[in-house]
Amino acid sequence: MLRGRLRPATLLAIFLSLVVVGALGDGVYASSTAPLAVADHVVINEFEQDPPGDDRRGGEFVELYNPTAQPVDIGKWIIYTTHGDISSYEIPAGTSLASGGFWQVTFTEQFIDNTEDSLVLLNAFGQHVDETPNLSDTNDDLNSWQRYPDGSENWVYALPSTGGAVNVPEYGSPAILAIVLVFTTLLILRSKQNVTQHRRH
Ligand SMILES: [Ca+2]
Ligand SMILES: [Ca+2]
Ligand SMILES: [Ca+2]
Repeated sequence: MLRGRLRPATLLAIFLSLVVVGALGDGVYASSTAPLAVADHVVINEFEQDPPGDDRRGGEFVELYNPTAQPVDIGKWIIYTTHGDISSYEIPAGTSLASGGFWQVTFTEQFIDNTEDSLVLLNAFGQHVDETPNLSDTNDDLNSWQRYPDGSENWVYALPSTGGAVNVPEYGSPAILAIVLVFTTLLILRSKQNVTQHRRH
């Protein structure tokens, strides 16, 4: 009897899981569901160009990520912007970025334009290492532009900003979310069933 009653619940859970997975596929992985390649060099991994409040008072930040298997000396590397008021920042000498590590600089004044700005990363020899697309954020919010997964070519405008840490953990794995949804649905339906049985007794 229990199995018979759960059959519609199972179907419902599977259906909802497929909906969730489909939605995540559209929203997080952009146009491709294939695994996204991760860069083989240090990248600009996240940036916040319009944090809450007056940007001239600080709060904007840029995050670098080292997806390689080796630590990288990023001392005297340059980050600069390309739109409107051009800003430039030199990373302090002696700064090392561990394999798989994140590094963040938070600016004390306006650095990045809020509309159509991009960031370029040069190494200590002035060689081009990485750059971002032209992106905008005029929402004065905690969302930032982030590569997801870290080091990939897929940029998402996501909450929360995670300067210095792995990007967009709130999305999690679609497969894990689907499993959680299945169990949650089954638990809800089963508890309703138990209530019904209890009333009958
Ligand atoms: Ca702002
Ligand atoms: Ca923002
Ligand atoms: Ca981050």
